[in-house]
Amino acid sequence: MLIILIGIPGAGKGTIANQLKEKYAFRHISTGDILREEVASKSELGNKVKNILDSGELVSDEIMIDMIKSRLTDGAINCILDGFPRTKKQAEALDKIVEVNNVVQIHLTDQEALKRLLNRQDEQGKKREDDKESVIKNRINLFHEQVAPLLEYYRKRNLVLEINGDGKVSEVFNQVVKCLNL
Ligand code: B4P
Repeated sequence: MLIILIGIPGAGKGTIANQLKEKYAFRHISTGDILREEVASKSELGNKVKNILDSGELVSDEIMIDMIKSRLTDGAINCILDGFPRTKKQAEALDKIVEVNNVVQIHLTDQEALKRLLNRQDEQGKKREDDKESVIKNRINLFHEQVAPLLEYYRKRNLVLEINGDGKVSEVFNQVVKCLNL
């Protein structure tokens, strides 16, 4: 089973993916995490995308498609894609690699997402470079401009399962489990 999680920044994609990984041993592929690791290790790719990430813009489709291709060489058995695809071009490329059958859209208002991301910090209490108010707003706007049309692409094929992301993590998780019949 391949699960694609889509939602505005802060909707809780990473949080839900981690729970699915823990409870059902899914493989979790987060393009945001992979990019941040590249930046932290100062790799060639990391240096190339650092400014893009810090400004909240999207990394190019070419880079992202190559990244996913190289991670799905064995197919996508019990795999969660968190943060990919983000554009129609990425979705079209994914269709050529695997069969897409479960797209979960986590709904959250812009205001609630902004509030969550302004409060987000890692275990060491450190904030992400892209969790500054102006950058968050840019990321949310980009979602409405670029990611929302991608949902149409999947809706036409009746693949989108919609859940409400505004609730306790356990409540959101239970909705995901139910809609996917896990
Ligand atoms: P991502 O890493 O995908 O980050 P995100 O959208 O900010 O976070 P997510 O929705 O996973 O929220 P989370 O669970 O953390 O992207 C970062 C950047 O990478 C992008 O801006 C872009 O530049 C680049 N990128 C990645 N993929 C790309 C692609 N395919 N193409 C181009 N560029 C790409 O939750 C947020 C906060 O809310 C957390 O603090 C969490 O604890 C809290 N939270 C979660 N659920 C909650 C709940 N139910 N109640 C209360 N709080 C909750």
